[in-house]
Amino acid sequence: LLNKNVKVVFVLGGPGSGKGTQCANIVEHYGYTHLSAGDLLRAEIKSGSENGNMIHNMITEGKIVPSEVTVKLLQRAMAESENNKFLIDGFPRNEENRAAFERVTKIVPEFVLYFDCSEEEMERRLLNRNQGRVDDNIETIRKRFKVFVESSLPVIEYYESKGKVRKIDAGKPIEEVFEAVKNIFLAAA
Ligand code: UP5
Ligand code: MG
Repeated sequence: LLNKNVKVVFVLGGPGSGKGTQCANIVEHYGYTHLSAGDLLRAEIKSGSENGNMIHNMITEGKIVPSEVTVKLLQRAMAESENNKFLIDGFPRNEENRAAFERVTKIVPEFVLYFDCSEEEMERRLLNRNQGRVDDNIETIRKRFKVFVESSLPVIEYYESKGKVRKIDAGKPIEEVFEAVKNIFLAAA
C-alpha cells in the first residue's frame, strides 16, 4: 500500500444526504473504487467477527465506532484492491477518526465532497429507504443527526480551513446532484 501512490476522496454529509447513491455514479464515470465505512462495518457484523456485537450496538445507537476498528477495515480494503483511487464514504466522522487515519496511513485526501442537505429531507429519505437497516427508525435517526452536527461537522470545518471542501447542494433530485458532482471531478482532473 505504501508504494501504491494512493488517491483518496472523502465523501461526507449527513445520514441520508445521498453519499452512497452518488458514489455509485462516480464509480461508473471516474474509475474510483467505492469504500463505504458503514458498509464495511455492517459486513464485519455479518462475518461473525469478535467486534460484531460492539459494532452492532454502536450502529443501533447512532454512535461512532472506535477508529482502530474502522481504519483497519479501510486499510485492508485498500490493500486488497487493485485500484489506487478510492472514494471513502462516511468517514472520517469525528476528529479521532480523522487524526487516526492520517497517522496510520499517512494519506491526505485530494479533496472532500460535502453533501449538504436539510434534516427534514434526510429524514424523509431514510424513513422511505426500507432496506431493513437497524438504524433507519426515527429514534436512531434523531441520534444520528445529533452525532453528525456535534462530531462530524467539525471535521468538515477542519478540511474547510485547509481549502479541501467541495460543497454540494444535496437536497435536489439525484440527477441534478450528480451534475454538480461531475463538475467537481472535472475540475479536479
Ligand atoms: N436518495 C439519495 N439521493 C437522493 C436525492 N437526491 N433525492 C431523493 N432521494 C435520494 O440515500 C438515502 C436514501 O435516499 C436512499 O433511499 C436513496 O435512494 C435516496 P443514500 O445514498 O443511501 O444516503 P447516504 O448518505 O449514503 O445515507 P446513509 O444512511 O448510508 O448515511 P449514514 O452516514 O447515516 O450511514 P453510514 O452507513 O455511513 O453509517 C451508519 C453508521 O455506521 C453510523 O451511524 C455509525 O454508527 C457507523 N459508522 C461508524 O461508526 N464509523 C464510520 O466511519 C462509518 C459509520
Ligand atoms: Mg450510505
